[in-house]
Amino acid sequence: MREGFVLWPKEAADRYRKAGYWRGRPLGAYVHEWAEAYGDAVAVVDGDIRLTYRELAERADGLAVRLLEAGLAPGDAMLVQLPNGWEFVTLTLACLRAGIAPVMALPAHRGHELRYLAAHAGVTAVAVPDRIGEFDHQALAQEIARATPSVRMLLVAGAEVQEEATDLRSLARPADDPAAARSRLDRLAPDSGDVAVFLLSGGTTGLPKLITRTHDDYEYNARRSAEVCGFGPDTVYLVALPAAHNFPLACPGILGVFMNGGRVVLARTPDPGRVLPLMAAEGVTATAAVPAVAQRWIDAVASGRHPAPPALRLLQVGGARLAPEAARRAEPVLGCTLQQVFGMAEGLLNYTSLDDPEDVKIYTQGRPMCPDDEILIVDAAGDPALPGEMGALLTRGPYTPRGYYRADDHNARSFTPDGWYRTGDVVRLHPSGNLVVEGRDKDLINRGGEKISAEEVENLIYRVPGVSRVAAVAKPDPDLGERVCAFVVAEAGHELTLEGIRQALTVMEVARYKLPEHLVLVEELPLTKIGKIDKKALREVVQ
Ligand code: OOB
Repeated sequence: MREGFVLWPKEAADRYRKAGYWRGRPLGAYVHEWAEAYGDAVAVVDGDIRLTYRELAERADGLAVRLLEAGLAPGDAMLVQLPNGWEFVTLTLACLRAGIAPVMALPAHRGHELRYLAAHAGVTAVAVPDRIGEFDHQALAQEIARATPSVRMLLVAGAEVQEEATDLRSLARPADDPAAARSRLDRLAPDSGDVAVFLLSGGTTGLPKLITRTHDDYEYNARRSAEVCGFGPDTVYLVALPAAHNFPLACPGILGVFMNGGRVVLARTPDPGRVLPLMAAEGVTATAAVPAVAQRWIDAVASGRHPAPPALRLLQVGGARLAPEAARRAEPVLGCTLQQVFGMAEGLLNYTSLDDPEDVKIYTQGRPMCPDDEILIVDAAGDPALPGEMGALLTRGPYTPRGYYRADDHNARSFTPDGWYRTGDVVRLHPSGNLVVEGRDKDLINRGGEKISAEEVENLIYRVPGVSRVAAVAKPDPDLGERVCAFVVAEAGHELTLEGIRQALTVMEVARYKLPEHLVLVEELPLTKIGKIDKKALREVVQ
């Protein structure tokens, strides 16, 4: 077992196994089960490329075996930063087969994030595209591979694979002897209690935390989600959000589709001009969006620029607060059922049900999907809030891990001694029994579903010459919900500008979505009675 990986206590694990949530089989074992059940059905559509379940399983095995032959080993971790495409899907399944845990980085991440993730997870391999648009991912990955002693392999997907790198596409073909590959991988199968994937936390600290999701818990995560969402062999699911995010990956997402013999359609961007015609052409029946994306789709259809996607039955919206006005328009405009999803990479998933009354679908963010999800809503003193009152949400359950990876100090703050995860969300129980997300008590900025740690941005801005004091807060925004606003006290004699700070952070290779979009220069920062920066007062300034 990996060190730094926090297990569930034995009592809880036994209970989850007994209740049937944990099935004791690694996720990779299911890949062939799906292939046997749905063999010739199309599993993946990526542009002109269509892979059947059988082809996908054979490619995943071929890739898994070649990774092992190249020197990777079960128990390794791999930094995966790929756009939505068949390579991402195949590599993820190959990793699951080989017991290599992918670290699910987002395409938007840059050197600042990737270097840290590679070192923290001790990855032995890095997988990137050659480039996306102007950005040369291969060059950056090569630098990271050189600077990270544990890295032994660089995989590149694209037409321009350089000499030092390995061509991911050419490795992702069936093995010469598929049956032999399969039995070899079956023999090496990882323990179902081991880490299947590392997800990234939204993060409230200086650096993102890694979330260990086991084969047992992640399989349940996707299986139960698919049940709640009514996925079946007729489901055609569009991946429009970054596939490495928990929501499109397993809520029910890609894994939930595969478990039921449906079809995954991959889109590179969520732009309505691309996605709406694709939905029509492929007969997409279900998809997941963050509110900012859903809003754009609704606007594009309502304005008559695009017809409503003809086969769409289910639109899942989550990741950030969905305004009731937008929620109200979703069903009539798009002609489908709206489902609100309040989820987190740390585990707990809440879904509105497909047949909830309209006002419940519009005003609530759903209820925990598992009967054994434990929910606690507490007041400022840590005591249970009165029914219907707002409070901080704590949770435990069969798919909510008990700690972040290699993060003892942080775990002591984020988890109670008896294992409750402090979500940082402020919620209230609706009379329907569903939760309503009212706000949060964690210090992050939710930019259209992309979570940005205020502390991380502040630490970066502190490194900009001329900055004396800084505080980052969320500024409300009509399109994205929130954007990063930096309050800065400049050192005497320094002229600071928003553009200058953004440039400095770009030079530090910070993901673009984290760059401040507003700057307020102040003489001093307001302090609370105990001498901490008064962020509440700052937020009021930018309301
Ligand atoms: C999803 O996961 P993460 O890990 O990117 O972010 C989790 C946080 C939650 O703690 C909450 O603060 C916020 O995102 N959030 C919502 C929300 N859904 C998530 N806030 C208000 N309303 C909602 N519906 O964002 C995620 C993971 C799986 C499925 C869906 C979303």
